[in-house]
Amino acid sequence: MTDASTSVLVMGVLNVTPDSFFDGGRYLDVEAAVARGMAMIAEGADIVDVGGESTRPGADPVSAEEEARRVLPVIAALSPYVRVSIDSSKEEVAARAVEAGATLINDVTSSLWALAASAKVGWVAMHMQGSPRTMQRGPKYDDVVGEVYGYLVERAGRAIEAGAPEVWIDPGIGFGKTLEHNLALLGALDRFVRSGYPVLLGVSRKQCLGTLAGGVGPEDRLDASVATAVWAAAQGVRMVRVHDVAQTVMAMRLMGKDPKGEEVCV
Ligand code: HH2
Repeated sequence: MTDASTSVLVMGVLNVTPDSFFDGGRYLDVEAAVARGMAMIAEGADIVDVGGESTRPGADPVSAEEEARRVLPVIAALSPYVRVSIDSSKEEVAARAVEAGATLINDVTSSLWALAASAKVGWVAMHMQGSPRTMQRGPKYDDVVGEVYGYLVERAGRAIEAGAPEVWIDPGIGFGKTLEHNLALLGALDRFVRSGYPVLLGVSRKQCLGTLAGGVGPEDRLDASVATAVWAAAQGVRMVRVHDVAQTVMAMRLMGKDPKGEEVCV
């Protein structure tokens, strides 16, 4: 089996929203969402990340009640079969998601460490400059890598101090960052890895890949997404958050990094 200390988990993205930038509107119905989740399990997902509010640039916020209504039945249906994370930064939604079976809080605002500590579940600290509504209006850093790194290590430290049992860090590609900022962070993944915290990367089908590929839309960003997951895995990232589970699992398996697979090429 693959060495567990170097394997890479594949987190499948499941957005139960009308407006997510890639899968918005496809899984709004509980049945469709659960079917997609089960398909991702069959494709080899290690974790399914369920979200009920888009965080794409310019997205409108959703009430906690509506967000919970979207995600809770999907989490309850999938959690007996796979590890489920809740992609939310609302304490009420995250707490109810944990009751429904989620064991990882994926928090793009890095604010819910106390809940993760008290509920004894995992927590992802992600970096974002500003809020989704305004974050792409002229983001600025003096030293993007240093600032994002410092922020994440500080947040992760608070979570550990509070008693969180499992803490991930994520540089937050596309969250208040220009193409240059994103490229600088992707080029410095090894620095985040050396922090000692396991690193999660979410770059799947994002705008920066479309720009690099000559201005193509989300539908045409699969190759670049898988290529970037391979780069991240080679740098020591321990989890990739992706829309395309089957292709990413295959890539990790070829690298000898699928925790469920035999080494194939290395
Ligand atoms: N990206 C998105 C959402 N959640 N969580 C983490 N930890 N890291 C990410 O990079 C990340 C995330 C945005 O992608 P998606 O969920 O596909 O789109 P939307 O926000 O439009 O629902």
